[in-house]
Amino acid sequence: GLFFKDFTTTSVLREDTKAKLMTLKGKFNGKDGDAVVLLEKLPFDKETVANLMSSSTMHQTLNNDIYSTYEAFPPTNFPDYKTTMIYPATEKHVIKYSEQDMYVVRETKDLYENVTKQCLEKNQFSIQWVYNILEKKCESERIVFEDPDPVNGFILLPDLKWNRKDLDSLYLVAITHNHIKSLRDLNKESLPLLKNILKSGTEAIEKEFNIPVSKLRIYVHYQPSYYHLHVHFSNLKFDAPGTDVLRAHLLDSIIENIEMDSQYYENKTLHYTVKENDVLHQAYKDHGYFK
Ligand code: M7G
Repeated sequence: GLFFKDFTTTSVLREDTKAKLMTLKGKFNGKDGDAVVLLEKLPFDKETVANLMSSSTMHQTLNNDIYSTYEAFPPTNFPDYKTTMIYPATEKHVIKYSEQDMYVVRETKDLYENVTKQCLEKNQFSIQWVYNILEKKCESERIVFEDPDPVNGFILLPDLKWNRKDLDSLYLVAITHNHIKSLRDLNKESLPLLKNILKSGTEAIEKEFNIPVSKLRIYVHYQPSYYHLHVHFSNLKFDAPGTDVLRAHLLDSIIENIEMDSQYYENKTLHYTVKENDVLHQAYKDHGYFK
């Protein structure tokens, strides 16, 4: 097993004081290979916040007239932060979690065929975790909804980013049984699948968490990190990463676009960002795109 006490930080990859998170690169004593660790402070829990204050040790740090500030030391049974560990981490993971300059790519149909596709065939994150979910080898006890149909079915379950407690930051992901790579591969044959995800996914969330469709953001990433089709469902109240115009495509709009034109995503010019050190950035650079 891995023990955090054996972890040594080699560098800080990214720091966000507003989101209260930090990503680190490091090593485990006696183990080869890098690890990437994400640390994120947990939000306050409405139910336990009063209890948290009354049982914390408080050190006063300022006292002026009616104003005072404190450093709070919570009791040991209160979780303080959430950690995500990736080990062994590839260079691609290190890049994904590093602070870096970004560039916009305007991917035409031709650039997709000649640059993106070839690059992605060679350099991708492993999607073993996706297969583990589809084959019920991991996370099966967390499944919120499943339609087992191999063509139009999917599994809906909590995203890695969600602590599964705080409904305001609810974040689920629908993973398709069908092996479709990305938005680019969607056409009218995918419509029953997409409509099924939209309808059954939102119904399941309403039933399980009492959150209506009008409070959900339902979208697909392009480019995704993992090339096995999945749909993100996040609470509107949660400022989820990757919801800007250069990454998120609303599922409802995707369905409508394909209904108007089956080849819409085959032909459409799509914009997205690439990180400076990412292989896709390098591929576009080599192609002369950034001149
Ligand atoms: P993406 O658009 O391919 O990449 O989405 P992103 O991570 O850059 O957004 C993949 C989604 O799957 C993300 O929202 C991840 O947080 C989530 N995810 C990734 N992994 C490795 C896991 C996992 O092992 N389990 C679960 N439940 N979700 C994951």
